[in-house]
This record gives sequence, C-alpha cells and structure tokens, in this order.
Amino acid sequence: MPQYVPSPSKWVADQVDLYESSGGTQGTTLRDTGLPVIIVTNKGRKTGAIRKTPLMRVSDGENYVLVASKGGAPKHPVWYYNLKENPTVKIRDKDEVRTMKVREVEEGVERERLWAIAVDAYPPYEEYQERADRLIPVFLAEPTR
Ligand code: F42
Repeated sequence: MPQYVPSPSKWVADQVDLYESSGGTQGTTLRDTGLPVIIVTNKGRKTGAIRKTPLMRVSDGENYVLVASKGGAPKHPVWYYNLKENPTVKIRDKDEVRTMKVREVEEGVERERLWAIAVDAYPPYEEYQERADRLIPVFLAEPTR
C-alpha cells in the first residue's frame, strides 16, 4: 500500500493536516486571504507515494482549473510531473471528495478562457506569470464517470 508522504514545506503540510483532519471545515483558505483552497491527492511518479497538494480553488462549473504556478518560481512544481504521469487524482473541496482526471491545456482559446478564470479567482497568478520565465501550466480536472 502506498504511503502518504507529507510535503517537505511545513506550511503546506500543516494546511493539509488541518484541512483533512477537520473534514474540510478548517484550513480551507490561503492563509488569511479568505480565498478558497482545494487539496489534490496525487501519486508520486517515481516513488508511487501518495502526495497531497493544496491549490487555489478555481472552479469552472463542476470542473477545476489547476495552476502550476509555484509562486512564479523558475521551475514547474514537482506535482506538475506527477499529474502528467498519473492524471487520476482525488480532489477535496471542503467536505466533498471526488475522483477526477486531469489534462493539461497547453494553448488556444481553451487555455485563454481557463487562464482568465484562474486570474479572476486568484489575481496574483498574473504577477507570477510576469515573473516566471516559463509558461505556467494549466490543467483542467474533470469528474470521472
Ligand atoms: N502551488 C501552486 O503551484 N499553485 C497554487 O495555486 C497553489 C496554492 C496553494 C494554496 C495553499 C497552499 O498551502 C499551497 C499552495 N501551493 C500552490 C503550493 C503547492 O501546494 C506546492 O507546495 C508547490 O506548488 C510546490 O510543489 P512541489 O510539488 O514542487 O513541492 C515540493 C516542495 C515537494 O513536495 N517536493 C517533494 C520533495 O520531497 O522534495 C517531491 C515530492 C514528489 O512528488 N516526488 C515525486 C515522487 O515520485 O514521489 C518525484 C517527482 C520527480 O519528478 O522527481
């Protein structure tokens, strides 16, 4: 059985702990911004370990937009590669957990639309993109039927 391995980043691991141990009633926003966060449970592409990644909640109907911004860091977050390899994830949104499949949306009008929704939900993404020397990846997560 694969083991859950918490993020080495303490504030991230703490948020996951609080969010999950409270059944999605606490720790559901980014610090004190009041902006909602989801938890994406994914599989490590090398270790097979269970990883839990909090991300801003960007909803598009019943789907979610996942933005691999990592605060505008020069490199993609490691979870990006995990999702490319293992696209089936669980997404917790407060007290609801659903199995979803993600796909990267790399270009075109679909990406433009999703990026606009993401920036609307979390305006700093725009600044992260200006700072980063890479195109910030965008995934669409859709419920599996
Ligand atoms: N990050 C975002 O990119 N976008 C967001 O919208 C976002 C919002 C957010 C809200 C709240 C919060 O608490 C955190 C938030 N974050 C957001 C941060 C996000 O949760 C991640 O911590 C961040 O993006 C960095 O992701 P990362 O995958 O690069 O994390 C690093 C620190 C990490 O966990 N590294 C692990 C380690 O042990 O060093 C690697 C874990 C891993 O997946 N290993 C793979 C495996 O097989 O197990 C191997 C992967 C490989 O290819 O080497």
